[in-house]
Amino acid sequence: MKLTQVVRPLVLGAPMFGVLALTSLLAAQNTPAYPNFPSETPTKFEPADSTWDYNRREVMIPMRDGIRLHTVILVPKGATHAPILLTRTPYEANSLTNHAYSAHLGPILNGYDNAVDVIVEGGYIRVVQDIRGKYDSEGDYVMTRPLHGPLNPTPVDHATDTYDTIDWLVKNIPETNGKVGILGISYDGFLPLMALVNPHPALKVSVPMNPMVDGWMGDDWFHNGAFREQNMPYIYEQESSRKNDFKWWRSHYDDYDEFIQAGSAGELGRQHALEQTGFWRKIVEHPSYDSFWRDQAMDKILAAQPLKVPMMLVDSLWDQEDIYGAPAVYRALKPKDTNNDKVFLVMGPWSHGQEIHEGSALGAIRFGSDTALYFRQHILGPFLAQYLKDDAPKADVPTVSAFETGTNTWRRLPAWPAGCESGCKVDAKPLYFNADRKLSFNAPKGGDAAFEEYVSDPAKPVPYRSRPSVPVYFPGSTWSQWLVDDQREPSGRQDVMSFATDVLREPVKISGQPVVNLVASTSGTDSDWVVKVIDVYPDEVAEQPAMGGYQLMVSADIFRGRYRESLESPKAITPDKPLVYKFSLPTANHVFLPGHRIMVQVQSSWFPLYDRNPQTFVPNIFWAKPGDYRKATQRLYHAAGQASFVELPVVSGQ
Ligand code: PG9
Repeated sequence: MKLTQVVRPLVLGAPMFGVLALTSLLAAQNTPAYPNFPSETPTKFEPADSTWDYNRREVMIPMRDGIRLHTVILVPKGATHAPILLTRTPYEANSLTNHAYSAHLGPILNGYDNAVDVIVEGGYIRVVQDIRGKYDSEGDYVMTRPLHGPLNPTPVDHATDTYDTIDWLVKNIPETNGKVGILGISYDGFLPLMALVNPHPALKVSVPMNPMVDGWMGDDWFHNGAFREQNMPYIYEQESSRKNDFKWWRSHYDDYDEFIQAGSAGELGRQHALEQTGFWRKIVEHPSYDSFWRDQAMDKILAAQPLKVPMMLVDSLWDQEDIYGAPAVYRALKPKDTNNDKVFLVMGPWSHGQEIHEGSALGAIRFGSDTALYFRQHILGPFLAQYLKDDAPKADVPTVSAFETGTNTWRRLPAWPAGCESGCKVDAKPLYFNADRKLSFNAPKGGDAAFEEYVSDPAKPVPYRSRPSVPVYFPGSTWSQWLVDDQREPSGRQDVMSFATDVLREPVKISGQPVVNLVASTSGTDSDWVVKVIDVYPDEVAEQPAMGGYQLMVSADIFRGRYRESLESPKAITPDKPLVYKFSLPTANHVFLPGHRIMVQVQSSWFPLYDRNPQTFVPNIFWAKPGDYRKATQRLYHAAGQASFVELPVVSGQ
């Protein structure tokens, strides 16, 4: 019986519903409803590209273990002997190379992670690859996959994948001169560091910009042991599926409420079933600086490798995500660069990745010129050309190019920290807390009040920026500006202690990392200490009135007190005992101008960017219970013999 014979009586109006359903299904599957009416959509559409200024090729490049990585290759038409600029990414090669529907390379590249002007004007072949396990690549995903070894039992890692990719590219792109550079920002900046481990001989230069280097010390996951809770949605979306299909859900508009209702970060993760993802399980199991973190820190890994490939580390002075990484790699590698020709550093007045966008201001802070354009035109462009183009001259790029904030000047420096081109020095000078909430280069005297105190209440943590605190990459979020937010608001809180100098009569220039030496006690058994070095503008600023009295953070960080004696083995704090907390703040290159004041603010929470310290010692703060969160009285000492201070890297002799 043919299917059509079964259908006919039903059409005539004597339906038996079970038969109807079955027969229509079979008909739909086996017989075209309209046999002579084919689909208008081709099986595979091939866009016409004869008028485009580039060729787009999409290939699957095989790695040594047989896994294939999806790679987009954009070749400027007419290119011959062109160098290759490679970016490897977990953020989708297709979307990074499809920013516009355009016949021109510039518009399609215009977005995150492309220094478009440098790439297009330089005539480079642009290659963007999905890393293993993400988007259209095959294989397993592991967050910032560690090198083969104790943390990665497989024979493949980002070093081998980069090697295999470069090997394929130089053998399969006829238009290339065989020279490859790798560059990228953040996660895509961590990957150019990985490329330096057993590098392919065709890799001629690496530019890690705002790289993620050490996830515990001061980049994306923790800062000195305090967990960056607002990054949980990132882990959720990045790890829950290959193509980031699952979106973090919320129940409050304000993350302050969202995170406080959950209690601990562990509980918030549990509410989202985040333990299904491997990286979350690892984070929760490794809250301290143990070998899991130490052995994947890129500064430590690269310090043990020979220096073969020239690199330019790019650091943003107000990097809200990876402020630790680039200077840490410079510190670790520069001593090995005995010919002074492999390790270069750039520091700009930028947020995370701003160097590829507009750079004349960050939030309310103006820099007097487009500093990002300057970087691309005068530093990045010539540097890449020198190593990648067959006939390019040596670039006139100093070892360190550092923008000096305050005076708004680029400095060409022989080293970091150096202070100036020649003839000056940088000395660590203690800036002491004094009675009456004064700051001074003079130590406190005997007989003055011994301390200031405040109460830190985990039920009302200090917001890290004005509420509502929207998720970091929420539409309209100004997350990238938060490190330059005016600190006036917190300075008025009872649980934020501010110390300030008199109005400066001379400029004070700092280059390097301030070091905190807090002598402090808590009535609890654990505590966080947030220390912020601030430039207080004059009461009135004629050329920009809204800057009158502005409190600009130039260097600030958090330290989790339980790690006072050891970063690996946390210990309860003895209540009410003045103890020393010593830690470094992020790199600054700033001049406090005459008429300004220097301020230091201390507080015990920075919420909800960082999870709350319960202020009661518990084995693992991810699993602190509601009853563990208790108020504590915090004292900051400024007595002779118990002096709190911040050591500033002060430049003299200019
Ligand atoms: N800061 C982001 C990140 C880097 C590495 C790991 C996780 C997140 C980024 O912008 O890529």
